[in-house]
Amino acid sequence: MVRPPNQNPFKLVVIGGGGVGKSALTIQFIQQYFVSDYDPTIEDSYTKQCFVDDDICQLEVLDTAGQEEFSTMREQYLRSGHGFLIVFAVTDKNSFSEVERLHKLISRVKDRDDFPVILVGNKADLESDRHVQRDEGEELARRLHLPYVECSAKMRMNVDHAFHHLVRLVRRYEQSERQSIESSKEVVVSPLSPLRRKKKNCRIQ
Ligand SMILES: Nc1nc2c(ncn2[C@@H]2O[C@H](COP(=O)(O)OP(=O)(O)OP(=O)(O)O)[C@@H](O)[C@H]2O)c(=O)[nH]1
Ligand SMILES: [Mg+2]
Repeated sequence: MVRPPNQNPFKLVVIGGGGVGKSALTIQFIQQYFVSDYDPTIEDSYTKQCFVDDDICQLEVLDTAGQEEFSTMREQYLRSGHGFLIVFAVTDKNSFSEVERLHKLISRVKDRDDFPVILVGNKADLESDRHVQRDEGEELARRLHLPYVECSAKMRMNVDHAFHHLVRLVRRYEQSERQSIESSKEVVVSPLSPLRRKKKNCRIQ
């Protein structure tokens, strides 16, 4: 699915385990404040217009449920998303163990493993409670061929950077999709060209 350029919004989907800070990151990005209470999400959608590399873009950010009992809409948003942030908390080893399964789900639904996805290690301000080291995050990201960003929704650290980086990946991905569609058209057209030339030659004679 290729989004027409400068039209429809970029649909960015935030997924990950329960309580890792998906809502806190999303709200910090969209509304610039930190939510300190924990209120498990069912599903929330936000829109924002912003500049990424001097180009304006319309974003639709979907904040999803981490808790399994609320995750009924998963198939739907996996299908419609243009890019994904897979979030875990550096304080929560279980949320880190979830990452690979979520990445596989995206690859399965999109039927390809180079879809725009970013791995986010959140709660990086809680250094003394850290249970996932930075190099473990980097290692997993390398293995899955994903960029890795450590964030703190609380300190507003790297929050814009993560979302903007994902927009860049979506743009790059869509550009290469458009190019491969264009070149496949050329392949279809080229066998006809000699025929066309022949006909034209006939008429001239
Ligand atoms: N110290 C710190 N706390 C955070 C950070 N991000 C989120 N939290 C806290 O962690 C708790 C859970 O955050 P949420 O954003 O609600 O987590 P979630 O991933 O949306 O959870 P679900 O909606 O259940 O999937 C809240 O109390 C947040 O204030 C962070 O970067 N640093
Ligand atoms: Mg939430």
